[in-house]
Amino acid sequence: FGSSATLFLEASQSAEANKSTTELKTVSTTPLDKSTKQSKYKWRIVWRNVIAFVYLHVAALYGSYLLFFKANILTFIFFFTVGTASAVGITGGAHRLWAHRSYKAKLPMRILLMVFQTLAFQNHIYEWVRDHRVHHKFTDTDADPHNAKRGFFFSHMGWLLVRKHPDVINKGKTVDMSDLDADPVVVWQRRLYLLLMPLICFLIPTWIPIHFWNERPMYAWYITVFRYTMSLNLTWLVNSAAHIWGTKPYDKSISPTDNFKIALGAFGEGWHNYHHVFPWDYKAAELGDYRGNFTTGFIDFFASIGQAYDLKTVPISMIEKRAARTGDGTRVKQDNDHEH
Ligand code: ST9
Ligand code: ZN
Ligand code: ZN
Repeated sequence: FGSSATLFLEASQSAEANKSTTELKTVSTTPLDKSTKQSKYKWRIVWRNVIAFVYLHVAALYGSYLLFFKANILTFIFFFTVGTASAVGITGGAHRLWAHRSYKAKLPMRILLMVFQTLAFQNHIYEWVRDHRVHHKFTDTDADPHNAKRGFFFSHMGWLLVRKHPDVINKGKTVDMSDLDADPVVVWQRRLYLLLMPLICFLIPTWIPIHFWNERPMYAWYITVFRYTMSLNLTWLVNSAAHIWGTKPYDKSISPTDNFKIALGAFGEGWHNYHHVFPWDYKAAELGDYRGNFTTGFIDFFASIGQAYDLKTVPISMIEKRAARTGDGTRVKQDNDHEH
């Protein structure tokens, strides 16, 4: 009786916690049929987000025209500098440091990465990391926030336009987040996010070109929106394109792919088949080649000045064995591979 009472209590508590998402009305289908196994449920569109994303993309289009044909050259340089910083805040910060703990960083570097991550406005670090850890743990299932099985658009941006699938929230609760609760940089960013984000992502980057080189306020604003929207799309391509097109040198049974073009645009995060198989590697790729992996260069530089340490990698013999066992045969053999 005791345990069934506890079960009932747990069930009612979780029902309470998820009352908004139960409106999705999960309907289970024939469990034996794999193709129809995905639960069907009514999409609940979040119109606020739809309107915001439509505005962002239209304004970004205009911003790109202003950037290339009208703006001051300094605005142009500023655009790339701020864009690079925000990208590294996601790749080197939210992703490789906080989500995967693939290296450790001292306080000054963590503060810098937190500011860069705020510049990217992809939610605060805690939320970003929780969704990302859930993505790794439940890849290609309903519990994956941007489940690539639901198509390009859903995994690209559609997942931010509808309420989450109940599995994301329920199974997401099983992910350990205690390390982030223990990092004051993450805790404070989360607390102050609604103040920090508009200031760091939008207001300051719009104000600087106006104040320091007399850029027209309208130009400065639309170019800021272009910078933000472009970095969002480059990030989203890792969830969409790099889960659809490319090779699978390390595990052919999963959707993530290795894709050089995405790696170039996403600062080294396009070696996504490797990354899903060995998520603790700070390079997020087998090779430390900086051309397709700007973020690795960034972390190595900070390691050389003592700010980053305990950089984790994977022994080549382990990579080689795994590729031979589960890869699609496209892995490029290395000089120090073992002979077969
Ligand atoms: C954005 C994020 O763009 C992009 C992330 C991309 C990741 C890519 C990774 C690839 C690798 C790295 C590549 C880098 C490349 C860089 C290149 C750079 C050039 N687990 O969310 P709510 C619970 S953001 C556990 O409201 P709804 C939780 O209890 C763009 N629990 O769900 C929560 O309460 P609490 C800007 C979870 O109502 C409660 O549910 N931001 C989880 O379904 C409700 O949560 C936006 O546009 C979980 N995973 O709404 C905002 N999730 O408060 C968009 C939730 O306690 N977001 N819970 O946390 C929203 O408006 C809403 O989240 C929603 C869903 C409408 C999407
Ligand atoms: Zn990851
Ligand atoms: Zn992925």
